[in-house]
Amino acid sequence: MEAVLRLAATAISDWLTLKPQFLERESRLLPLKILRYERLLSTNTTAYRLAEQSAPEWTVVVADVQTKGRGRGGNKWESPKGGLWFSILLRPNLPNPRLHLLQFLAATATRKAVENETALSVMLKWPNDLVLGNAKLGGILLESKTQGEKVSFAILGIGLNVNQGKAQLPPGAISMRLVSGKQHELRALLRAILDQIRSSFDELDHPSKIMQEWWSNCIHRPLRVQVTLPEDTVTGISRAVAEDGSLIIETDDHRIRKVNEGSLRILDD
Ligand code: BT5
Repeated sequence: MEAVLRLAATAISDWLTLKPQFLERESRLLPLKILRYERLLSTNTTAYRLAEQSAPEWTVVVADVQTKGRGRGGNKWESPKGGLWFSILLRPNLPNPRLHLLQFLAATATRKAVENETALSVMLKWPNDLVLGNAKLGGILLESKTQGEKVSFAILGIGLNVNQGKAQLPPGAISMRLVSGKQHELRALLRAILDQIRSSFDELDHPSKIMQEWWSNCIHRPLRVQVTLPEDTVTGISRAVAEDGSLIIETDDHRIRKVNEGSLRILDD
């Protein structure tokens, strides 16, 4: 616990003063503890360390800048000032095979919160992207520590491009400001997203609801896509997401393929 306190003490502030009605509505969950840092390697890495040192569930780590922001499978995540980069420490009562539900729940909650706050219409792309127009607005990185089927903790990392200009974005990316023409308040966005995630948390008991809601806002529903897997490429119409989080594709020779990892590209033809 001492180590947790030491690490927490390096945060520059407890960022959010939550409105009273927000706190009243969520009495069943542990309170949020939000730690904001100016600069971290990765909020997921810091949240993971805090989790290993017994920090409580719903500890949230936010950084203005990440110098080693991470995507899936060792991908780099560009995280300059102007974006919202944060990770939530969770200790969900979920078996390992259901852990992916957190990622889909978080994507829907983030989409709704961004829409409510900014009136921008955000869509979802399998497996972990938030898109605006045809470009990548953000992504989710779910990491965990498990013992057999049991999840000790999960780190839900969310990255959103908010106020960056074109020069601060990698190819294929977009920020909220580039579309809205406005500067958005990071703190208000974070608060709205956390509020949505917490208020939809009970849905973890209803996997089909989570997956259906995700699918109804999926940008490639049902479009021709190509999914690149480590040793294979699958091309066809994306037809559905299964309860286990995999994407169901009807291939060009009318076979049904289920893919549970990979990078998806929407085909124009
Ligand atoms: C993701 O990975 O989309 C998950 C990104 C999660 C980032 C958050 S930020 C807070 C927390 N702390 C972390 O260290 N990570 C999480 P993936 O699907 O693998 O996509 C990565 C790819 O997106 C890269 O290979 C680039 O092509 C592209 N990319 C990199 N930075 C980007 C950005 N800022 N905006 C849009 N695309 C980006």
